[in-house]
Amino acid sequence: PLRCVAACPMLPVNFRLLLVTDRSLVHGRSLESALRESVASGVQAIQLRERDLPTRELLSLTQQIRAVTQERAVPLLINDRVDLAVALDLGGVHLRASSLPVSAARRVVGRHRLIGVSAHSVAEARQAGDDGADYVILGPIFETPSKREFGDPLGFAVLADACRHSSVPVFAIGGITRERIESVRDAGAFGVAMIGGILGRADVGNVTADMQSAVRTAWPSD
Ligand code: TZP
Repeated sequence: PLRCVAACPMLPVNFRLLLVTDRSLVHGRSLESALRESVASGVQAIQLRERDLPTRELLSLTQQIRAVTQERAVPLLINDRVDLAVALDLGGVHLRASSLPVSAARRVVGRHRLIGVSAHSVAEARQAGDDGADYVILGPIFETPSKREFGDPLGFAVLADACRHSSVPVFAIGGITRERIESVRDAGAFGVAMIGGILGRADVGNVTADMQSAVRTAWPSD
């Protein structure tokens, strides 16, 4: 496990490689099986982002995934669902613009769970830190196949600016590949978040191990 790398007394963000899920990208098997492989190969944290599922189905899927992450003490966060984060005793919740604001979510999840926030600009990244989020995911930094849904790429300059102005760790998302990890670190990113770079691949285990080793090289002092 990584040591505390973020400013305390907030709950430390002790991961650099965050896998965000999209089960529609997983082919020929279940999301659970793909995540089991990724966890076994060293993924450091998972954000469950299966926004189309009705509550009961999401509950049941989250329980299955929690069993997988618990085995290796990998933090599991859930997109938007503050209620499920508490009901299933997850590691945290990831908020989007339409979610509860950070202050309200904090009252529900407490200080012992992480709150992440999606940001798409320098101003949003700064605001999230000011609001009391534990970390920010900023993107899309690069072109991504899911481009239309997520907007135009922000690029390095915005990433660097957001990292300078945010008081909390910033994860880069959107088109992140192994080759791009060092450059986003150089721009000031605390870590990387990705979907397709891992879940869109048949060899989820190998590609996770590869990303994990790139992350270790990029942040050797962890
Ligand atoms: N937010 C901004 S881009 C994005 C999200 C959730 C998707 C990133 O997906 P990928 O496949 O890692 O480029």
